[in-house]
Amino acid sequence: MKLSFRWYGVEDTVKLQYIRQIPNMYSIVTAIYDVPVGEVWSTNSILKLKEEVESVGLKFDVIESVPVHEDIKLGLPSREIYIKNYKENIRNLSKAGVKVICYNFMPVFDWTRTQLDKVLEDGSTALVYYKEQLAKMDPLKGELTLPGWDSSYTKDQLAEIFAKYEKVDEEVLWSNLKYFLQEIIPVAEECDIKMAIHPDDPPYNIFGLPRIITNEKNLDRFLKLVDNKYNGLTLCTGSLGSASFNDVVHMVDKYSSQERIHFMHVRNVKLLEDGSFEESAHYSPSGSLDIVEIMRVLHKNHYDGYLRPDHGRMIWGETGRPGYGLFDRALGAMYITGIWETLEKTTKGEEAR
Ligand SMILES: [Mn+2]
Repeated sequence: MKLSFRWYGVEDTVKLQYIRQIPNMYSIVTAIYDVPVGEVWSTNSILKLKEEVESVGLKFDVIESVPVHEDIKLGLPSREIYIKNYKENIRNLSKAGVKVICYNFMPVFDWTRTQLDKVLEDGSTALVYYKEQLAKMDPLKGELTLPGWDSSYTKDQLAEIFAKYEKVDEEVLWSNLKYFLQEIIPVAEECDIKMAIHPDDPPYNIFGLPRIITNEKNLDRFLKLVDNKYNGLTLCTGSLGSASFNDVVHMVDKYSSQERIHFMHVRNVKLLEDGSFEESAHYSPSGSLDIVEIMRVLHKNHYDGYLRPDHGRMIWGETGRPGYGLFDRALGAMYITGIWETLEKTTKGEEAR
């Protein structure tokens, strides 16, 4: 397990040096943030970022994300140019020594929450998804204030893109994903970069848009679209775990034993009775997932890929990007490291007996 931490570049209020001070930290997870989706990242900017990260003694191995242009997801003829650019990004990143690229294939919206600063019982704040709040949101009516969404579309553009998706149901999305993978996976293999798709968050359709990277049956189908280890998963426990139909421990066990997980996002969520959920501290009893079991199956399967604590709460008066403060993610990192160290020592003890 290679412990990693997401960093949003020089603008991030969480300094690289602070991340470096978390024991057992190995690698930074970052991206180029000032290039429009679909365009080529310059070799210069990639190398500058690499230098920045390596200057504090951390590795520049994981990119999250290289975003996929909407025209690829829609299967429009213009996808060709964006796929060509995507391949060029894979090649440029491989020249900088990158090992894993995380991406997702969610139409229009990325992860969705209804509130980013819900005050929990202990006074910390967290990201939450309340069905009751979601029911009141309509992207096409009034001003959409979807928390955390950068509103890169005007209202008219959003209506236009929703209209384009009217012809894209789940099966069409599957075939557009397959087309994309058949193009890029051979390039990733040639560059020795593992592609790792992030599950949809939450893992079901919202606002009438299709979502397919959602459950075990679909992950099986995804891995077979191009049955090659370079076509793999970012297994995000919080995203898959925000629906009760997913048995996260089982999925982590299954896909890590198949060596198809290249990147782990470990965080906890608390499922509520009506299907809503709240992000919680990493500690198992704080949420609905058994983080110890998740780490145990990874250890059993000799997982040696990258792993990062995912969203944290805001604690100790910290302010900043919701989910991406330093303090609670650092607590998560240490909790994960403690579990891993225990597993290492107990297994060694058992082997010696
Ligand atoms: Mn995640």
